[in-house]
Amino acid sequence: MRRTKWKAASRAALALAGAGALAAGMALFATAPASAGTTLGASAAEKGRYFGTAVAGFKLSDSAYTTILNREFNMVTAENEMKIDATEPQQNQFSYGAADQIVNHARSRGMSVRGHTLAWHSQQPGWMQNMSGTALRQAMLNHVTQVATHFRGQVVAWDVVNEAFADGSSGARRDSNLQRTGNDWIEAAFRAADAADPNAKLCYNDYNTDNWTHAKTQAVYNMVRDFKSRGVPIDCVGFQSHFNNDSPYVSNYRTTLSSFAALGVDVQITELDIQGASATTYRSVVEDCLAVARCNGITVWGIRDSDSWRASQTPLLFNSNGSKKPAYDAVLAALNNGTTPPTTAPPTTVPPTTAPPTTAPPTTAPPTTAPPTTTPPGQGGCTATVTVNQWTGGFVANVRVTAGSSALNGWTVTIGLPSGATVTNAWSANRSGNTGTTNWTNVAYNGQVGAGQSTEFGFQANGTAGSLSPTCAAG
Ligand code: G2I
Repeated sequence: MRRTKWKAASRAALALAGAGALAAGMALFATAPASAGTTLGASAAEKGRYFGTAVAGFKLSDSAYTTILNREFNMVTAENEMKIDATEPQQNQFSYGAADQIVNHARSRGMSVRGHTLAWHSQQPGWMQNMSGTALRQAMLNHVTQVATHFRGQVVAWDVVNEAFADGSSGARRDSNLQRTGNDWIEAAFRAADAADPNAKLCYNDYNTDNWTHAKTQAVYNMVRDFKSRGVPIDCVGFQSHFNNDSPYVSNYRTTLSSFAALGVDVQITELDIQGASATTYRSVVEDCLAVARCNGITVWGIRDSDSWRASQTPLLFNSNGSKKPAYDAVLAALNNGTTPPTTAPPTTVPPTTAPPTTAPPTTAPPTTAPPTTTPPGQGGCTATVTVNQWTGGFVANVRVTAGSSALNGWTVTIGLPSGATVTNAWSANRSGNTGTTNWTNVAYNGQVGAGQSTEFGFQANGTAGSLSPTCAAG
């Protein structure tokens, strides 16, 4: 049952960001320059992937923070707000305010959400820390059920179980109160999550599992293989990838990702940060993900260095003042060149490396009240504007879709291309037609746009754009 639904969800939700368009455009794309994306999210989407970040809810009032968040990322993980201590501070009293704020911020701007995390030995509320045995097992399963139910339909993937294996050479499970309820606690958590949210991707997530030769990596691998062989509903494995001098990036990382993927699960890089933020290492991580078809996307664990849990290691893509670091440029370049390097000369004018200045997304938090229900979704219409970057023989078009006076639940943009213009590549939208009249519809993650809010997609084409006049229709 789950498998069928999940396959649909995987295509619609987490295959993400124009994967269909990517597949459709792949043959043509191989002969075209690949320099289209100008933000991490758009460039990852062009490769059928996402680029996300951890978000701390209390920072959503910091406009410097939200400016970068809204511009660059298309996936969000709550850094702490969905953890057990945050969502069930007293037993059976659930608290979702902080998490809901993050989810609303993300989804109203067309970003998707990863849920983190349902069952974990750490950040347990006091009442849970003091429990054991059957009572703890039942409390854990109730927590998984309640929280996964609350966010059903709003998160595309859950870290169902986090960090359940021991460090070092033992390959054993980590000792914890949850582990002491019985070795089957992990699969029990997955089954409960599956029952509560059959469409979310269900992931096991851990750190120090990046090096293929490490005992911990092999132990998790063996668990996933066992789960797959017995039909335990696991869909994905998250590699936190907190790289530092004690736990460095190693070149067999790609082998790790591909080996897990070969078990029949998706793999995701879920908490990436790199001590010192070596541009070369960041580039390697992105290239490794792009080289593995089932690597869905990458999440960095914070935006600016000052946002990092390891701020003194300056491990992220933006300086504390919000400016892009060399690692940012390396990641963007890796996403843009990806697995399909250009075989023809690149355009003489490269696309801007910053977002188009015309209509910056709003930096204020979304309204805390629901949009009025008197105007049904879509009835306020939508508009589309286009920014063209033309070079001799080709162009990139970035199209901004803006909802009218009510939220959009899906959109279609129609663009008439002049004779001689042929689309070779597209991202963040599904396409029909690549010459003449072309129609573009939302992908799963950017169909819901709040009233007055915007989302973007883009395409690359041979020929001359002339003046394009896109039209937009809701639904
Ligand atoms: O430790 C890094 C990450 C390892 N993998 C799982 C992640 O969930 C984990 O994230 C970190 C957060 O980045 C920190 O922000 O998890 C820490 C707790 O295990 C978080 O730290 C906590 C502090 O311990 C609390 O004192 C503080 O109240 O952050 C809380 C909110 O700022």
